[in-house]
Amino acid sequence: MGKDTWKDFRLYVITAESNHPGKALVDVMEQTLIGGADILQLRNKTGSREEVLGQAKALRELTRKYNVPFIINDYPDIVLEVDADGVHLGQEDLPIAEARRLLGPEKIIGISTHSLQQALAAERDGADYIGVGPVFPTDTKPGRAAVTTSYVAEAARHVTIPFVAIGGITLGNVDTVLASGARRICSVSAIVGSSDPAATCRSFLERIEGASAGTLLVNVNGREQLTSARTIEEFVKQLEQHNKKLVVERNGELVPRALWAETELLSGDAIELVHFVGGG
Ligand code: TZP
Ligand code: MG
Repeated sequence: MGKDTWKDFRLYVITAESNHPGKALVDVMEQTLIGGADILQLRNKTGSREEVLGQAKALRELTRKYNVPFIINDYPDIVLEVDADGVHLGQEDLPIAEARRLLGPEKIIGISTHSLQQALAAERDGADYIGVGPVFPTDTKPGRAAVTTSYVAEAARHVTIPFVAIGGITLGNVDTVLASGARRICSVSAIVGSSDPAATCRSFLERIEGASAGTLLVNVNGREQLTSARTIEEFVKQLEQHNKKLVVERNGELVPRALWAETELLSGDAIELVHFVGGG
């Protein structure tokens, strides 16, 4: 795997054995890979270290076969022992700097966040990706208040490292999450607890791809507008405003013309287009 190609993931699946009684962990996770899951996490909050180590070894072998990154929740030592690709931390776990010191510069470090403030702190501290959630209340993480899609929209606007929306996401509500600007989705019980995890993954991926290829809803000078443009540059071209003297603001900030091509447009963006005349 190239150094940064893991960042292109779209569907992140986490283990949850209690959701598939009678089915073996590795078989269920293999089904998710067959269905196109492109990053896996081992999360076992109740088992002994020995049990987690055994599962980690098995899932490392499986994810190698499918060339998919493998993340372990909570055990940086097991990450090193089985040569997993990274660790996933919670807000109460060891600090990112400490995990980095243990794991070195190459391993992926992800962290769960529940507010924009935590997201920006994670970014500053050197996290490689963040979880944004729980978007909806979920039995997989009981007792944790839902952050709602408004935090997803904030993350889409302000977070520059990859973020993955998580928590209570199902095929019934994933479109709302995507419409809020998420392009990476994590779903646990809806996938591993389904009767056909491969088919469920395929359906999730269709929705994610549909959102990525489809239209965005932006607000232009106070009016909602749908667009297929992906950048400010494309957007301005589509409006045939390209050769006009134009100042563009995105979410209250001036976007210099030199940055139009690299400034991504996201659903929910507020764009102000101001024409100016003359000069001289
Ligand atoms: N972190 C935030 S929500 C969550 C975790 C691990 C659980 C997500 O599980 P589900 O079953 O997709 O709601
Ligand atoms: Mg933890």
